Amino acid sequence: MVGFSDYYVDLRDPAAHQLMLSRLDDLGIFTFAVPTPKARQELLQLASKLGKIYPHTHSDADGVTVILPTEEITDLPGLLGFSRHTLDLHTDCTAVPRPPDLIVNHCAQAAIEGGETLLVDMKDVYEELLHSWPGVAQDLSGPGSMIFGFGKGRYAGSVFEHVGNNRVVCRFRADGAGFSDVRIGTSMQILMDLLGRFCVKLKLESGQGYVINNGRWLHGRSSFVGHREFMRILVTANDPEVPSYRIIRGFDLSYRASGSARDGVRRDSDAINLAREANGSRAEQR
Ligand SMILES: O=C(O)CCC(=O)C(=O)O
Ligand SMILES: [Fe+2]
Repeated sequence: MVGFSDYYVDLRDPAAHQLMLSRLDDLGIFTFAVPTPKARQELLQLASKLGKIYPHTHSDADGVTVILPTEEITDLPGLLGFSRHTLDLHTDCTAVPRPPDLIVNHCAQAAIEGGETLLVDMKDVYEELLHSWPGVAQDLSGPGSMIFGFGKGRYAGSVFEHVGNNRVVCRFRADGAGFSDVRIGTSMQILMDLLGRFCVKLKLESGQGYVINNGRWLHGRSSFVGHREFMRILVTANDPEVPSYRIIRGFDLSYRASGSARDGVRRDSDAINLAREANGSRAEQR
């Protein structure tokens, strides 16, 4: 099982910036540590090196959202983060057409019990689907097969979106702000099972953090007791006008062009052809 140290980048390393970018390109994630007292400034610096800070309804003016449990009842989908409840695996900002590319999440104070970070690399999930459930991969890529958001802002999209150049961007939440078309119910169930199988748990200590590609990794956290404090900064990291902000959206499937992905698709179309043939021969019999 991979852990914090597998993805770690030492921010004091002279080559840290290069390392962060290559980790994000290859893995879509890196972990880091910043001591809590000066963390806010350092996180803002880190985020600014990667892209443009993306303001959020819940963030302060500098773009930092402080995530701690409030005493109010916050079981609304968008507010569950500010409670002690489990926060199921999700993409941030699913209801906008173009969610931020990166999430910087820093554990300012770890919970005494619980509050583990949950992560899933959707590239692995997608590859597993292509290999074993190609029809499910197709269902989950159907434009408009999911509606994200509640209240005013809504976005009709899909769990996997093919954005050209062999890249796929994921977008997911399965709470009261993510609704799937009933026709893909079985495929959603298979996806949920895979999310359980591919989920990585990290127990971040105070001062530790992670950066993920929001179009590749889902994140969440387990429930906790007592106090726990996180800081989050969202980042737009793909801007043709700023060449240094060059994180490419989502994940790459190009290396599969001659591999099992094709096999998977072939198997799927074979299945469709077989079904057609069966229907045809039945029609002939009538
Ligand atoms: O509390 C955490 O670890 C993550 C919170 C989060 O993902 C959110 O509020 O969107
Ligand atoms: Fe989140």
